[in-house]
Amino acid sequence: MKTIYVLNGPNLNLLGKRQPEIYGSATLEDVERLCAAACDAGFGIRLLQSNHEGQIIDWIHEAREASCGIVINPGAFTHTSVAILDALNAYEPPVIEVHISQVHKREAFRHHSYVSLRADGVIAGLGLAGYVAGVRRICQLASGAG
Ligand code: CA2
Repeated sequence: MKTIYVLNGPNLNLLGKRQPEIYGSATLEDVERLCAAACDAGFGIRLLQSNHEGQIIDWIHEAREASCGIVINPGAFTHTSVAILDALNAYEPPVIEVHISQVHKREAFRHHSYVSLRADGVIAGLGLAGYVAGVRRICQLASGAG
């Protein structure tokens, strides 16, 4: 079984519990279910969420040996974290960056992403469908399709 890491940054544990006008009413458990269902045969997901930058970096290191790709919504660390970028730069398989909201329609500080300097694909504004598209793309790339 090939494993896709689906990593989520700070405050995403609140998904479905606060600010539904921006992030919708579905929860992280719904994300997990949708991502698992989106996998091709022979693939599975490991969905993780942390409010701590170092924990996310440790999971990216773990993923180097344990995964065929990463789908990551780094939350606010997207816009601040050179350390997460460095960890992803030391990770070889494909990386897809996902944002639930359309960050480019929001405040200027959300328009820049350190993670985009490494990501093989970037999805914003599709809601939870962005995670599904990310998982589909990793399955495709990990199966050798371009
Ligand atoms: O649109 C996204 O997915 C973001 O990565 C979400 C981050 C934000 O800082 C980025 O600019 C864009 C914030 C995640 C907070 O998630 C919440 C979910 C529900 C309620 C409150 C926060």
